[in-house]
Amino acid sequence: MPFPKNFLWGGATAANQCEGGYDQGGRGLANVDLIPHGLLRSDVMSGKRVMLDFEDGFNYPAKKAINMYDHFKEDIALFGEMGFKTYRLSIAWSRIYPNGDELEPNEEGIKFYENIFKECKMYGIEPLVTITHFDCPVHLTKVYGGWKNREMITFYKRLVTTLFTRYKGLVKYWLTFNEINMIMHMPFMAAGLLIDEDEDRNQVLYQASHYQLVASAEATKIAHEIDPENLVGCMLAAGQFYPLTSNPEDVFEAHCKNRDNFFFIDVQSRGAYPSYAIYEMDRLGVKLDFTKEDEEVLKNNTVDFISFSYYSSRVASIDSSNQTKVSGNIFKSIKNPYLKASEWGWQIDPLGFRYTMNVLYERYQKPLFVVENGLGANDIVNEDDSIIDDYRIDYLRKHISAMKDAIEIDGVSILGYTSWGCIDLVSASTGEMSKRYGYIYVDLDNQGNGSEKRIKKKSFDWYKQVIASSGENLD
Ligand code: BGP
Repeated sequence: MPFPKNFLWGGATAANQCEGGYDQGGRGLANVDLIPHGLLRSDVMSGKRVMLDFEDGFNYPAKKAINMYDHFKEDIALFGEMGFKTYRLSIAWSRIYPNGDELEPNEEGIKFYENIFKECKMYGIEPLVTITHFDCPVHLTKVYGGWKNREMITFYKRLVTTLFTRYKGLVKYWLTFNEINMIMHMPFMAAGLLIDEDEDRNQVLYQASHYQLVASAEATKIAHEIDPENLVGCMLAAGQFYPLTSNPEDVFEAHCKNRDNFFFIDVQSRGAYPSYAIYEMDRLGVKLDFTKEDEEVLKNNTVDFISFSYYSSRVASIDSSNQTKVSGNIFKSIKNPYLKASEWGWQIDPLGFRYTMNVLYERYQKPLFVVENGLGANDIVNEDDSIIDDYRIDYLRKHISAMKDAIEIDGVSILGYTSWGCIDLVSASTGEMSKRYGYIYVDLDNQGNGSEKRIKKKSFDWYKQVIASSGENLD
């Protein structure tokens, strides 16, 4: 049997995309609250358009999201019904430290997640906690400049110490930063980072990344000190780049593009900056604030496992300007003529998933954890409330099958699989509700109107059977 009995089947969400309750329970404001739905979204995510407070005339979907703040018991019961072994969720930093720089945490925020974890335990569900899924209290951006400031490591250490201490015995699996490589592409969304016009972009991005990498290693250290049972993972927005042609220049271009992403995981998993990154920073004129202590903490506190998201493979070429581009998980890619794409243009490539798992496992030789994968699609609710999402089942079946091959044929070690958006939630890239990933439908539209009612889709029973059969029955 390829999937071990203790394989962690489940689903994943992120606080800013499902929780809502942005002003409840003493929570502070975060970067992720301030990203509107609509035409300006992408500019705000990248930091091109600065938005540090709510502005009139915009719809901010994270304010309410799917209101899991009020529905979490009902939602976790549904996850339990599907037989989830794990549920990946994230902490809203500003619920625990509303401004980010307080000395004492917000007890109401701590209680909120404690209740969630206890609810999970009632159903035998092991929480898998992302410490920051793109969140940053906006106060930290305003006052300290966010991750361009070394002080952020102190605030992050305080956050994680609180989490590891208060949730000891309730949570064992932790991820330090969701899709840590996203900071290079969407710095405001991914890390609350704004780059001033007179600043050197590369310098700011690499410096902020360095502080996050140090913070991640510090968190790993603290996690192990507080509870040796804790397991800490890094998290990469993965998906291998293929060369468009066998032209060696395309092949090398794809290699370099892959390295840009591996850079983060190389540091988190191997404990040191890879030489290609050191040379690249040198060429770019980047001079890092990098202390002897940083070097030590990175070296001595590498991650226990490698987690990643995978939606599609990507394509690279030196002559990218003349090629048709397609969208994907933030990263644009050249169109792959061999692949079909989702309604949102994300290319579908199950074998690319197996390939990505192989590359990661060969490179790091540590267990993998697939913490995001899935199909964003429009769903239709029929008159009898049925939702026949065969397209989603088809996508998931092929990807789970590829994962099975990676385990069974290639010998890749995988701890678990949490498909993305197990309950419909707000899309990160577009802010839409209509881009749905769930086994559970949520009755809300792109403007946040609707009853918030939860409805099981056809995929609900399908996934239940996948879990019950340990991945044997994918029909
Ligand atoms: C990843 C993020 C998630 C998630 C997912 C799907 O980048 O970690 O937060 O949303 O992609 O993307 P989207 O919501 O844009 O379809």
